[in-house]
Amino acid sequence: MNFKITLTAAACALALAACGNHETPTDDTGTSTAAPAETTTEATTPAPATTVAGAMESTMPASNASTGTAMPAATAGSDKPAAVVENCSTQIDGTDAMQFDVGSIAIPASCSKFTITLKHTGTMPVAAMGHNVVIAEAGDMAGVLADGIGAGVANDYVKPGDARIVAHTKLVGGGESTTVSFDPAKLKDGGPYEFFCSFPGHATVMKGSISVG
Ligand SMILES: [Cu+2]
Repeated sequence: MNFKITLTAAACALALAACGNHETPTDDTGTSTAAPAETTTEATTPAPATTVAGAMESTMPASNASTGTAMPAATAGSDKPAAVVENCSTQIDGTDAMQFDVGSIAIPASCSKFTITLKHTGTMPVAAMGHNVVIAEAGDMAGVLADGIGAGVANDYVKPGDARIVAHTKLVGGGESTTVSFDPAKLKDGGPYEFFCSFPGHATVMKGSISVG
């Protein structure tokens, strides 16, 4: 009897001690290691993720807004004002935003010579945002442009001796101006005629109509 009680008591004491010893360390280590692990992962990973997303969100609407405002102006070449003509001459401004400031040029029938001054009002270099004014029949535009690209920047993106071209200025960069004069009688046959920039890609927006009368 006595032997049995002491055995069970010892077993219980061992079991309790064993349970007690095992429970306390695991609880302590479990909570102590889990708590810092959770706070560090939550503090480090989600925080940069939200700031990166926030930064992207703040830049995305800005770029969308800028292209959104640029596109209507770019496609609205015909909505631009007519060039102001005085003394058989006019000035066209070209910008760093790949735009001409006028959408049409009307040459008075009385002019025996007409002069166009192209002013690049931007600051970008000619290699990046060069502009010129090329005049040709609308139907010849695509061919003139394709040959102009082949001629390269050294030829102002104009094929030398291109008979389809009525007149053209040289290619200018930011802050530069250039002038070309021509006989308006050249515009009286055929047509309609267009003025455009032959820098690769620019003529899709940098173009307008030019006519006599
Ligand atoms: Cu241009």
